[in-house]
Amino acid sequence: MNISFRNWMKETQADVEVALNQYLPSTQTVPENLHEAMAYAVLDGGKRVRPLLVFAAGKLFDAPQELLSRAACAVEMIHAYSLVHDDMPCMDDDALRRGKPTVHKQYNEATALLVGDALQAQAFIVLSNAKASADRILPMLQLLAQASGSIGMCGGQAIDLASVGQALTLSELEQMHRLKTGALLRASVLLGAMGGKLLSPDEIQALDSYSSAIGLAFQVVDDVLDATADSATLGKTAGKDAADNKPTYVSLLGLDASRQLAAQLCSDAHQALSQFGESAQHLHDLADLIVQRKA
Ligand code: GRG
Repeated sequence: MNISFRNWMKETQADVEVALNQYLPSTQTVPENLHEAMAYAVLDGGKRVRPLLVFAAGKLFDAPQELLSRAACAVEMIHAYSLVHDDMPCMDDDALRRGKPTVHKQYNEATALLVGDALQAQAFIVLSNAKASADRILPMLQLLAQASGSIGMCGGQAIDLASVGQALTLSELEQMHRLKTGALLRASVLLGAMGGKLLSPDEIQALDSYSSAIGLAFQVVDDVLDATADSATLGKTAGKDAADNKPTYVSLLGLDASRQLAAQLCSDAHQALSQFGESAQHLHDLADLIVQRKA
């Protein structure tokens, strides 16, 4: 990882932490316990991949900082809500997330349910309050809603829950992940870009190809890490996919072929950026980060 990318990433992650804090309801506001649990779920943890994608794509299209900051925080709030709900006993039933007890363990199940619900609503409050015209914000809100809902992340999660113990084909597995993980990663890239100057059809196509490649790569790597890393490194329970009898890239292709697929997808992502030249360097480096990450 080159130094300038590392510095940009650290600075952006720090800025996102400050902005998230600012855009969450105050923990002094009633109901304090719910607001405290929302902050617990969102702050001080996570790689902030989605906000980094928002800022990297926004830079390419000269989007204003305030709009990017709100879009980045909105998408991270949706992501945090999905993790809180995913960890609940009715779904993945996990005790560890981002190196801390999951929200339903730290608080209780009802609180975890409400934290997710309230974070989803907060995401839309944050983005809709941006200082930008309704013409610009409305399509961004629609994109985020679509990526989060039943034809996006929630739909993917539904397919995931139904596929436990099932033998999925590679294309069925891909379809599930395009929705469950890919939709929000794609939305992150497009939200950043939409915050800036008008996109040409060619540019939208290129960003779509890039998002599609990193979305799948993210999941392939997630499956490899689940099978090879330990819980302390991951900050969540390792080896859960096999224990839960879930179809994964590793169970379908094996470890070596999964790693090769991730490398191929990373190269596809780089290729998709070729028309943007040097100004897409952060998006290029983020594809590397997604594939080379250790947690
Ligand atoms: C409950 C509606 C609903 C959806 C849940 C995202 C998701 C859908 C479930 C998470 C389960 C999971 C482990 C998915 C694999 C990919 C993924 C999203 C991993 C976690 O994202 P990271 O690695 O997490 O970006 P951090 O903590 O770094 O933000």
